[in-house]
Amino acid sequence: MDIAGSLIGLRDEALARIAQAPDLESLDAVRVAYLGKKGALTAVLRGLKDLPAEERPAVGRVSNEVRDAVEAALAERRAVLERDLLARRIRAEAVDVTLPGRRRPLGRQHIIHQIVDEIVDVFVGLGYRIAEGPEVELDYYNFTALNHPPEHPARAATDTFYVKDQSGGATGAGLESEVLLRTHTSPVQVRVMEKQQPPIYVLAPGKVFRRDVADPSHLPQFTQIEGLVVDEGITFGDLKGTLEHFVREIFGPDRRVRLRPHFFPFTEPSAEVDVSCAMCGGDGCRSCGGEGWLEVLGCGMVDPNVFRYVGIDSERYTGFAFGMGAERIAALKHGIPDLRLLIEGDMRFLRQF
Ligand code: 2NM
Repeated sequence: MDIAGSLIGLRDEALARIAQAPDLESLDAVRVAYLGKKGALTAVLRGLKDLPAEERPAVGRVSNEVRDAVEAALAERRAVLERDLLARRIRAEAVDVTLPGRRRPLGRQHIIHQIVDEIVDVFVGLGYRIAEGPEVELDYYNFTALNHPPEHPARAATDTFYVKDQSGGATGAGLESEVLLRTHTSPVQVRVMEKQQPPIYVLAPGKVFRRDVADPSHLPQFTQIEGLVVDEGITFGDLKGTLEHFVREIFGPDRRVRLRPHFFPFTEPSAEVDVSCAMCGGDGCRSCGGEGWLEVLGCGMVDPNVFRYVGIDSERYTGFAFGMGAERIAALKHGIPDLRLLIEGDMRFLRQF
């Protein structure tokens, strides 16, 4: 048989299959079929040694050429297929930078914290320091040192959350060691006055807790902001001027301020502060219940009894204090009809602020 002729036949057959190989896997199958250990060309090359010596050089040359041609065709076809594959992947993974992006909901500060920050900024601007203290308090700091007599109704278990009842019994422990959730942030100010002599200019924002059922104007947990000033020569006029400045900064320059006599255990005299209704300007309308005025905070001159508890000389120093609910201020400022909206976490509501 003519070995050279069958080599040429194998070559043409291999080149045709290489040219038609649709992908790298089939191309490799073609390589194995001809040049692999058991491949058709390999078998012929192996058979060379059995040829008569005079035929070997010629057949050897042809078979080398055939192998080189097949290998070259494989390499060329592989390069083409790899280029196609890369081109297809680039097309498949392409990013269309002209497509509009996906909108991600943007976070924001809760409206309660926004209003706390606004109020804090007003008083920081007047030189006040921010003071903080424990939310779980002793009766002494929450009531006793704030001049609340033992029978004061705010001390009742129906008004205040008691954490641990240590009172009475053989231990003889008094009311003052009872542990409760603070009902205002005044105990923070008692702690400040215990540690620091005047001049004192502090603002105490924080969570407070009262055993109220939530309704449009009450929350069992809310954010109180209390201010305290103690210095030589502080008068009720200083208190009034401070609060007028505060009201105009928060509610706008056109609002008026009115003080009504009131009673608080820790201040004497005491007052409640109203701001003129933004809707009617003080004439009375539905929004202010016909009053023309809306209550915003409580205040007064610090009672000398409080100074005695904390060791401040009430002959030398006088002071004023005030307290407000941040949720109530936010509701008045933004026309929110129900404080419960502020704590329900409904984004349709919260997104407005
Ligand atoms: C209010 C109203 C009036 C107040 C009193 C004190 C302290 F510690 F100096 F005695 N801190 N805050 C106070 C006075 C709070 O909230 C409606």
